[in-house]
Amino acid sequence: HDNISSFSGNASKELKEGENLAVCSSDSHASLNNTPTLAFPSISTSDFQFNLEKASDIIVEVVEEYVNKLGSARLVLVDVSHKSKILSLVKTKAAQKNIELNKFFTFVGDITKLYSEGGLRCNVIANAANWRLKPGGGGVNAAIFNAAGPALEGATKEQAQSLHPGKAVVVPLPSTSPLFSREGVTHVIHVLGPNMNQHRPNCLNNDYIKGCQILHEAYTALFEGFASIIR
Ligand code: AR6
Repeated sequence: HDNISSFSGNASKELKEGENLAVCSSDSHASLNNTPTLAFPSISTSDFQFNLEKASDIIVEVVEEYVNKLGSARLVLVDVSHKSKILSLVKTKAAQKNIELNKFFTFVGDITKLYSEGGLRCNVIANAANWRLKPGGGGVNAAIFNAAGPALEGATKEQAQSLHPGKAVVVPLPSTSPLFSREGVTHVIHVLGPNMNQHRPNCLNNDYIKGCQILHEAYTALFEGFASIIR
């Protein structure tokens, strides 16, 4: 009963087989609705301009390390477009490593509407944040802060004022947030990845030795944060 789900009706027709493999995500699979699930965007690969090949290697490497440590919990890499290069790279590399599809898969959709528009229950979502942990700025950060409403800003401030590259902070989402009530998201984990964009703070000027270390550290911090929630 693999479930090919898509967010926009016409887009689903263009879906190649297996492109959006949200395994057992539909409402009828009641037991899986309670399966702890972390949805995360590809950290640093858009506004922060991190190399996609290198990022995909790191995602698959850290996912492989964590899938078994996390028991029955699931990890889902999300991006907005069916043409997402990072999703296809990661999907190919994860398949080569035989990572179980019920523990890790990719999904096309808006990370703030995974349940309401995609039927995919994710109790935790990750954010590719900025160092000030501020709303706005575009990308997934703006989308999450907008969708979550002011409750997320307040709850974030209670946990941290800023973030170093490679670090993550777990924020329990107040039940007043629409992301909580509509999407079933109980926690947001802010992650700050390495930055290769000269117009953003802490630019690494193409130092991929450091960059890869920091991205590896960022995913490790993210999955550790998720583990701490479901423990
Ligand atoms: N749902 C799912 N994925 C998304 C969404 C969404 N609504 N929006 C974007 N993505 P980016 P970064 C994907 O640029 O490179 C911000 O301004 C996107 O296609 O959001 O880490 C912050 O304030 C890409 O695959 O994050 C920081 O300053 C991924 O999310 C800076 O950008 C990450 O893209 C962080 O840059």
